[in-house]
Amino acid sequence: MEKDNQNGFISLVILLLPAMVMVAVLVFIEPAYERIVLFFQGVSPSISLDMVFLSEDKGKICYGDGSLRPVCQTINEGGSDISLGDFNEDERQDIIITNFSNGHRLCLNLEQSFDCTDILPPEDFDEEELRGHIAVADTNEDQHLDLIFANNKHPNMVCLGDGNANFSCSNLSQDIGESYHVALDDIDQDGNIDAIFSTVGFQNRLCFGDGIGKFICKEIEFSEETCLSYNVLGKCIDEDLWVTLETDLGDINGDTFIDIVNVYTQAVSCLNLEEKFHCSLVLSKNADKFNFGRTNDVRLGDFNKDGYLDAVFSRLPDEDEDAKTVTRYTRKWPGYNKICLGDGTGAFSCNDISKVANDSHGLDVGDLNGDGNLDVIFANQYKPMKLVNLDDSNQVCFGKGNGTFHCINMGRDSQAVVIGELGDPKPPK
Ligand SMILES: [Ca+2]
Ligand SMILES: [Ca+2]
Ligand SMILES: [Ca+2]
Ligand SMILES: [Ca+2]
Repeated sequence: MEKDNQNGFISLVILLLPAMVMVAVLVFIEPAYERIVLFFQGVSPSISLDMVFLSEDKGKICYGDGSLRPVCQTINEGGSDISLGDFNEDERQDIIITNFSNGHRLCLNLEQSFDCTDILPPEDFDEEELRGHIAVADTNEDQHLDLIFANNKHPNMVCLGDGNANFSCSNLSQDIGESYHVALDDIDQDGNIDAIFSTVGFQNRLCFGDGIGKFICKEIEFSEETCLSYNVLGKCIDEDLWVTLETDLGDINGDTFIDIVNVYTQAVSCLNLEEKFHCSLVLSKNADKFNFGRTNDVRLGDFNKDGYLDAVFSRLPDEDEDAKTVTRYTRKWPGYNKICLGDGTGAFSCNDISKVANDSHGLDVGDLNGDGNLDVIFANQYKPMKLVNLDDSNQVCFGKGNGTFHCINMGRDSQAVVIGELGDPKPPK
């Protein structure tokens, strides 16, 4: 009888052995395998910075702990964009969120937890009115961080901070131009922060700061030979209306003037020739050389460490409204994210970052693993039914310092991401 039991136990173990081996592989060997692959790619497989991901109804904070898979905690705040800054000057980074149905939200980092409050009372605004992006800088030079909001169906706003997490907000311009994004830098080199608002359906706005928290906005002037819009074959179809989704600013040709790189249906870079901007299409070396398709976000940084600014672009897949799943058009241009290496003259040469097709929205750039090479995180959105071949995992792409990357998945279904240092608050019990 005892022997039967013993045999039964042994049979059970033999029966369960494949499952146990599978579990062991998943728990121990797969992360180890990933680490080994990264090691042989020349990438340090440890994440030391923190990451905050945002989707429409929730967020996730992933605390870099030196492992490849940081511990993440959910935050019950959703919205369209997210940014970080120390708004109460306690040396901890706080989180600011554009929360389109609930006003803009500030989540103070209390070391152990986050305390979230509305900066603008949600009852004063209609849904979608405030959807847009945030930028953080000291615009009135009082050493306290201020907020600039690109609002979708409301005038853009500047909120001056008092260093104690209180803000006094005013409309930055009267335009209600469906602004989607704002980028800050000193464009006219007068020492004051300026803002470029990316706007769809209206001309983009360039707003010059006066150093006391007010702005004077005007239309951007272009050089005569500039083309502002191209068709899918790269042919100029200039309609004299400069609209973009997102913009990043930096000196791409080394003349100290801040240039513009932006995206909408194309990726375009505009050199700042003091008075006027001269724009040209950012070209790809690949088959889709005339057109990236629908680029969604851009960030500048020197990814191959040659001293010239490069650009990373997130891409949306091309969609055909009539198709149930994936179209030939989508297969042809499946939406690979792009790295475009700058040559210091304002020209770029582009390649795919990875061959995983994503619906990439926001992105952020930083040295996540502290190896001195810039890394990129893409926030990738879930698209039900329509585009079934898309991977909705967010991607962390470790830079190798030569303009190429090795990407791993990190959570899923996000539309914005920011990299920062939030300290080490314990996850909630
Ligand atoms: Ca300030
Ligand atoms: Ca300025
Ligand atoms: Ca470079
Ligand atoms: Ca790195």
